[in-house]
Amino acid sequence: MTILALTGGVGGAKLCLGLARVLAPEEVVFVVNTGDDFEHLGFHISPDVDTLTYTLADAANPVAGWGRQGETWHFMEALEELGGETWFRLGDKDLALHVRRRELLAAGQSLTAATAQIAQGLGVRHRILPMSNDPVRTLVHTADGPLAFQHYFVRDRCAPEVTGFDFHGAASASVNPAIPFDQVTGIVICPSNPFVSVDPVLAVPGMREGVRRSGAPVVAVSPIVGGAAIKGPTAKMMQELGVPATTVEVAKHYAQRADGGAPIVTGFVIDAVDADAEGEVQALGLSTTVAQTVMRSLDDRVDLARVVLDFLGASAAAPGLKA
Ligand code: FO1
Repeated sequence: MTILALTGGVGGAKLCLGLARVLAPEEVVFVVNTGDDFEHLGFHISPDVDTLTYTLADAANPVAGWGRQGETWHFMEALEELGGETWFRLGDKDLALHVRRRELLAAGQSLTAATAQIAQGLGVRHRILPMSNDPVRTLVHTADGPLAFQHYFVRDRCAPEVTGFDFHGAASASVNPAIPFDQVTGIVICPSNPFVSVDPVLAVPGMREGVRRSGAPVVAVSPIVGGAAIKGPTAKMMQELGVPATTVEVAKHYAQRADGGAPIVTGFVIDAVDADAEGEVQALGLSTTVAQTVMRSLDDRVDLARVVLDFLGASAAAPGLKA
């Protein structure tokens, strides 16, 4: 049994931690969005990969969700003095990771290999796979023109009104060849932003095909609860895109037949707050289950992971869902 978990940053990483507590390293593979990556201060920054790595290493800043806990900021202070760019905060320990990744990439290692070495250094035994080793960059289209993702998300604090997204480079990228689609028995789309964290992963050529070829059930956990995103700009983006910020709209987004075939998602996990939306989601052709999807404690993360795995088990048992 191999579970594939597709994730973005902070929100999705919470469920990944729950899955990592329940599943052994050989039972799960974490596939991470790299659309947020960018070149900055001479480093290849890979925020969602690093957020998951720190989260699985129990080293993440528990308040921010990104970066490391127990950081000092001498590098940022010194860079400020020298007139360098400090809007993207790199802690002193985090800086070591970026220096190390730059060395490994410069030595010709793939992003996957570099990620594995860093994860090993931090004591993480679970497999963390970038969605692709090739560059894919999420571009945020706004009323004032396109923005690189981190310029939108961090520098401009998600203030610009979004009109759409592009995943620059996706068309010529290849899906990470290390993803073991033929061994996959269940797929989880973690509660990350559907537009800028999950869609880039699904946009990598070969990803949707691999998911379909696996024949595994695919369950997505709603990142919207009661009309609000737990973390980040999902609800704001939905309103700016002209769709209601509801769990049903997220289900519609995942149920849309992008390549004409059946929806990529077969099941949807709804928060108890939105239980009354279950019928509408089922009408989209998705199976549903209701659970507490807001994860405050480690137990919440583990409980939701168990709900998702049970749901996958149930989904896989249901005839016809293999389509
Ligand atoms: N997010 C911020 O809001 N402000 C930051 O200064 C910041 C720095 C940062 C450094 C390393 C890293 O791995 C992530 C960092 N993030 C920061 C988070 C990051 O922008 C987002 O987590 C993802 O790109 C969106 O999920």
